[in-house]
Amino acid sequence: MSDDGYDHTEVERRWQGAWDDASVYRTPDDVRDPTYVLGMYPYPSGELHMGHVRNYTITDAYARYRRMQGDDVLHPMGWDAFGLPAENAAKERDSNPRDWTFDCIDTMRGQMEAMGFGYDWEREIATCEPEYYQWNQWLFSRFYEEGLVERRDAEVNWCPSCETVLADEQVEGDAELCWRCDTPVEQRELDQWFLKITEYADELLDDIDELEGWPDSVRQMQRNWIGRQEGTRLPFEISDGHGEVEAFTTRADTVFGATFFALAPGHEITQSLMKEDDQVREFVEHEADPEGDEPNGVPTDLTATNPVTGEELPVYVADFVLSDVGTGALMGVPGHDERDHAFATKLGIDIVPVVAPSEDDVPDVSEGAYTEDGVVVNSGEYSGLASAEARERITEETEGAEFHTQYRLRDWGISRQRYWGTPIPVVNCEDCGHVMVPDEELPVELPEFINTTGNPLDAAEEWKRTSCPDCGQEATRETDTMDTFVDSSWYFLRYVSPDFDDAPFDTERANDWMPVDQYVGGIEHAVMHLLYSRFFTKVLADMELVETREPFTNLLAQGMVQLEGSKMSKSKGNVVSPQAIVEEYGADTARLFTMQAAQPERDFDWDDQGVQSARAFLSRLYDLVSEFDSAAANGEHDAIAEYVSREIDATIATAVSEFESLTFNTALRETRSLVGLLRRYREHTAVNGETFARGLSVAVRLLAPVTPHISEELWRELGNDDFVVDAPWPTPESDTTDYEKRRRLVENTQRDVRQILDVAGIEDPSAIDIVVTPEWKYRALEIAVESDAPNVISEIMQEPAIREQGDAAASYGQDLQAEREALSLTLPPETELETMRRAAWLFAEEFDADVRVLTAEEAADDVARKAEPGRPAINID
Ligand code: ANZ
Ligand code: ZN
Repeated sequence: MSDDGYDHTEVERRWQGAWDDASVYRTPDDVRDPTYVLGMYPYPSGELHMGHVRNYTITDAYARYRRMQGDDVLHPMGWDAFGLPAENAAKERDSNPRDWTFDCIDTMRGQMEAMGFGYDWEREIATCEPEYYQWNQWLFSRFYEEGLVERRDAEVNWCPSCETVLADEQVEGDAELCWRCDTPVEQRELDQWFLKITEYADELLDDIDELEGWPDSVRQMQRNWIGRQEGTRLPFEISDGHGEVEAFTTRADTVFGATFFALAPGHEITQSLMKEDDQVREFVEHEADPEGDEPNGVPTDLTATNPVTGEELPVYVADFVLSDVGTGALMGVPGHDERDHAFATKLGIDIVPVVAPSEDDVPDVSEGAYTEDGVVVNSGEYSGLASAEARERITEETEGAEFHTQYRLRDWGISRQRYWGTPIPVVNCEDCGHVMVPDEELPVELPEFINTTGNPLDAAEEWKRTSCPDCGQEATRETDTMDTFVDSSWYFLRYVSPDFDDAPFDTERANDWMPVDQYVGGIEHAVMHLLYSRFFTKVLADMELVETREPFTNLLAQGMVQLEGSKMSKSKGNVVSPQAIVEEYGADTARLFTMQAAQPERDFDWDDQGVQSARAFLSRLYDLVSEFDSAAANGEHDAIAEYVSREIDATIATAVSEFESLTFNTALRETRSLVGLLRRYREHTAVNGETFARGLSVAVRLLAPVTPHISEELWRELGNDDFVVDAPWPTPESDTTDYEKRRRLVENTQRDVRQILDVAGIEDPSAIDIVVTPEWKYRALEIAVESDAPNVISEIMQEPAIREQGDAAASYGQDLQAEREALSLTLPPETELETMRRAAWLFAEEFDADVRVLTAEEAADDVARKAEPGRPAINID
């Protein structure tokens, strides 16, 4: 507990209660100016960690800011409540995933409330509730109707001892052992359900260009994940009656350089070779290592005929050929591809150059591949063509070859053989095959959890037994559940109408709120979650259930909270618990520290001192406001008050632009310095009550999005009787267009004074004169900035007021000419004078001297001579 005067526990509880009683965070249904602010919903693991605190403080601060700006804001929270950890925890505790999950949710909701996050809890969702997951099932049926669902073979992890499929997370270590019984896990082909996201590959890729509110890195990751490649499929005839195998290549121009042909370990020809060829079997079963750094492979007895040259190429089985990429077979061109080069070098295969920078500059490819495009050489009738042209002609002129666009993106396998997920709404009938469960029978609810080795749904005999919706005969339920990424692919739509029971969401409401204006979450979701959500949104748009084709307009990927340079994690034991911080320092301190520590995208290190300084700031602010007695504040509205007033306006203006770009750290720095200025003002003189009160009121409101509790408390202290949550965002009273220049002028002059004192070794100045520029220099600068004449001196000298300055004018004109490129217009002399007069007290305070701000005419000539626009002359005695 901090022992300053501010009792955060009491204050935070009280305002949380008051907000709750007044339902201040309830979202209106009829919206005029809708803004949807969303943080990625958490997995209810049991406790809020610092990553959550950061993520949700960002959205909360932004949502509060937009509310104060007058928008209708939707800022909901829910739970990504399905998933394996709940199943494991249930097993360990001999309870069930549902109870465990809801316990965790209750704890975390309590912790979120303690953080003061302003959610509309009436819109809370939990994906493990039948009211939610029935819509996963409903959507699955719609996707099925649209031809976007497919059932096909896929490789799964299989434990031969437990006789069960394992999720990737259940396969442990490099040795790939079953988590339960340590038996080596095998790969098996099993029928699985897929969503055909590849049908949307082109649109998903093309629309990335329009996501201007997303970080470039995320956009690039999505592009890479989709991985569109334009190329050619070339047909190779394989010996021994294996028929024709197509190979995908992006470099058909290199076909004359193909010196081998390679098959993936999973290719069907490889599979059939394994039956007779021990070496191939040994390789596939034990040696192949697709993730390894080096390419490995073995020769076979087969050859492949190059469709362009007719040459017979040796066929290898190689692990760098991926089964699910292209056709699972490739032509090897070691002269022009790095991996092929490494492979050929290792196995002693010929390497020949067929592309060159120019015809008489054929590269030496013995030590490394030449991977650029160029001119085709050693390539028969195609020799002399540019690569691009050669690719076209070779594709067009080769029998059986065709242009082909290939994607790295695969269809989305959503089948999971576990309990705690959405049951796939399918009945398996011997006669009718796979039959969708009719909408009226949804949801297919999960049965009671059975603690067993395999998939608990398989063990739920009674649940499994059902009748076929088509023919009525006995049938069994599908026991696969859906990948939990299905749940999160549309949850943002459920919030718009969480109780809607005709469809997953009310289209009208969705069109009011969607797309999400600001989405915030971890970079770990940069690919899958965001891509799946985009996919769902596009499908839903095609079904006319929502208008927008993109779900998230602006995306912020927040950085990590680290401890001593590494990510906080339970397993490393380097976590700082938010609860402990909230208890000791208060939620506002935790929020303030995380927001001011760094720009939201950046990683930052947890820092106890930073936390303490945040806390100390809040308690100073508390004192400043509590001690303010408006009746006694009878200072005049003098130049100092005017200066403070301008600074208040300047702070508002900066805060607005920083809040708009979510750079809370900068907004907070400005606000803290305003509070500092108000304290100095109070110390310096009898404050002007109106100015000071406005300063406090502004500071409290600028802080309210980040530190809502103390702001609420102080807002009342300042005599308001509404909630600061609902208070209007402050607006500047004066024109703030040139405030940056004013500030810079004051700061630069302060710096100049310090420097002079330093250089001249003056410790205790008694008087400081600050002399602003004479009018004619400013006029000369104006002419120089506006002029496009090659030499400005003569133009300047045409002005009589300047010309009459004689030598001084000529020499200043030369200076201006020399700095032509760097010139910009400063404040006019009268504004400089006004600004410096208002700021004079700061100089008096800092240097403890008499300060005069003078016009050039008022000052002694030798001092005034040095004054320039934007750079007052300084004389110190
Ligand atoms: C011949 C060739 C010559 C290729 C050359 C490249 C350069 P990148 O490399 O990312 O552009 N490929 C085709 N199927 C494959 C599979 N199943 N597994 C692994 N690699 C496969 O991707 C395109 C290239 O990947 C293709 O073009 C093919 O090698 C290889 F100088 O064909 B190329
Ligand atoms: Zn049937």
